[in-house]
Amino acid sequence: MYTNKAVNNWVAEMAELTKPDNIVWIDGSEEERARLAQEAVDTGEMQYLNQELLPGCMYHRTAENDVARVEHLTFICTSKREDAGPTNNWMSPDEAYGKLGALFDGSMKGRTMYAIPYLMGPAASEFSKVGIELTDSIYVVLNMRIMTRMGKVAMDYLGDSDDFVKGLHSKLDLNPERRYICHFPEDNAIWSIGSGYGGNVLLGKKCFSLRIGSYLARQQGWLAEHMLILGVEDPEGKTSYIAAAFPSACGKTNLAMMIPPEYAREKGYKVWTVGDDIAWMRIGEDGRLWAVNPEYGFFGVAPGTSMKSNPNALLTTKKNTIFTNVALTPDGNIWWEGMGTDAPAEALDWRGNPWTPASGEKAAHPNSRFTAPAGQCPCISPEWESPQGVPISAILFGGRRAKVAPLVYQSFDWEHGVFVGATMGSETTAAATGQVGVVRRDPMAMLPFCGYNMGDYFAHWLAMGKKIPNPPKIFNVNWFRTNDEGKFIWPGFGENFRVIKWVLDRCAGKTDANETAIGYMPKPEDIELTGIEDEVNGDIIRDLLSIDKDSWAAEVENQMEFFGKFDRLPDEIRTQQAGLKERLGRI
Ligand code: GTP
Ligand code: SPV
Ligand code: MN
Repeated sequence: MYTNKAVNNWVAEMAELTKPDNIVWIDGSEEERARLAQEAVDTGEMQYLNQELLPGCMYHRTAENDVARVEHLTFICTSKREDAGPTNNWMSPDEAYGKLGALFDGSMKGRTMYAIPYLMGPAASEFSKVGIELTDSIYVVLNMRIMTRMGKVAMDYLGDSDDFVKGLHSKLDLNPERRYICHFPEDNAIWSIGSGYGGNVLLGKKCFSLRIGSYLARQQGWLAEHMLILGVEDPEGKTSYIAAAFPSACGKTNLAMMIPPEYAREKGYKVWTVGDDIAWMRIGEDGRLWAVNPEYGFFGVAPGTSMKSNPNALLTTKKNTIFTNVALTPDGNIWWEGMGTDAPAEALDWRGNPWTPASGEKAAHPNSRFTAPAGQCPCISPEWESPQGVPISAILFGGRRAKVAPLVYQSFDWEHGVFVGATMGSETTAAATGQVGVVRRDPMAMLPFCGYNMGDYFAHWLAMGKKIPNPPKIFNVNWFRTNDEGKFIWPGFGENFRVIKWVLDRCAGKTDANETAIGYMPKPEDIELTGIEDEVNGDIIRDLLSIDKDSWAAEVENQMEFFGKFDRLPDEIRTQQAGLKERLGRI
């Protein structure tokens, strides 16, 4: 037990409710990890993988009905419904505490409660924040150990303060009928019950760093965003940083760890990863926007990760990694679709059923994931734990759009950039339960993660723009345009560097652009195509950079419909929308 009274009192109160057989206080030591790993193996909750091939790695399968975030069961519990806004599910705090309290009552009987202190952000940073997660899942403890700075380090940071996020989690019986993820921003609290899947139960991640985080950020004048952070080092050794918001499973991890194409490597360009999912951003003393990655590991999408698409991610997972819902081979190795190696002749699929390549089913779940320590990434930035973070030159918004959105365009200014972010749309993915592949509006990739009224969130972004003396430039990108056969026409992955280079040239005032109805766009000759000329010929690049008047008109209608739900939409957004409509009318 630690000595912080506020923590101890709250833990005692939660233990009275959930009635565990005993409480284990987590210290974050290696000895503790090994002991809990063995316990999880003994109970069958997890398995060791082949320790020669994958030292320190473990395997886990979730319940079949529990493989992704559940947005329809996720609630923002503010006293007033309007404060949760039109895009969040809302439950009153009284109702939520009542309903979930009844489920938590005795939920840990016969089980151990693990009390996990954790820190979001580097230990040496004054911007970091502490959470305590109480859980009855060893899988959660072992994941939190990778994803956060866990244990004594967090309690040392907290000292005798009572400023911590109170997280309570129980697997209960993993029944979706009894599954709720509730956030109480007014109480700094999160209650999650009935799930064992990452985004629903690793409370430091989406629940704290984004939903509670965004609420705190608005009050305190900063930004909590669903963004990767990467650094691009130029041949002179100067590094510029970019933050990018793409919806779940739309390429953040891949972009954050990208390897530049050969022409750029030969010139001496390098890419460094600061974070792959979340950015906390503040205005620095120098008037720029500075970003910190609050996390300590990557909870990345496994399928599609190969030595070709993302070698840095694959290499990060070679040790001390937890694999969830991938396929398991007879020699204790793992496999997934798109790993770039031949499918094993036989394996157990993510459900635990015998699988062969002839099965006609996916061996790994499309949302199967790896949990890997960020420090193991071959291209981890030397600045990734910098207490002040890194200064951001450009912000990218982007989604998965087969049509409409061009490869890249730049907003006219901050206010227009906020509009560009607010009007993001993307095809849904397997990261959340529900239909996959339908376009939905997903402002700033925060639709599922904004912990308050999204109209107020736009207003906060607009207000931040007025306060940042030297703001980043804002861009929109789309790697996912397809041709009539449904094939991607842009090669993506490392080749995205070519777009990043244009973005940074724009930030440095080194290159001109075409002014269009939607923003500044590259002159086709300004996207470097050395090495991919065959794949991306002149016609394709012109197609990638084209604006189709009719589909944009439909796009604007769809945006208007979405904004129709908002009663707190800032005037600036409407003005921007009118401006876009007017400009489109002129082409
Ligand atoms: P979350 O962890 O859910 O927030 O996702 P993420 O945004 O980090 O997505 P990630 O980088 O894991 O990419 C998800 C999927 O998109 C994978 O299947 C990738 O192979 C695919 N992907 C990523 N980048 C590109 C790209 O540039 N082009 C194409 N075509 N696919 C991509
Ligand atoms: C996402 O869904 O955006 C993720 C994975 O990054 S989860 O932690 O499940 O939210
Ligand atoms: Mn994410």
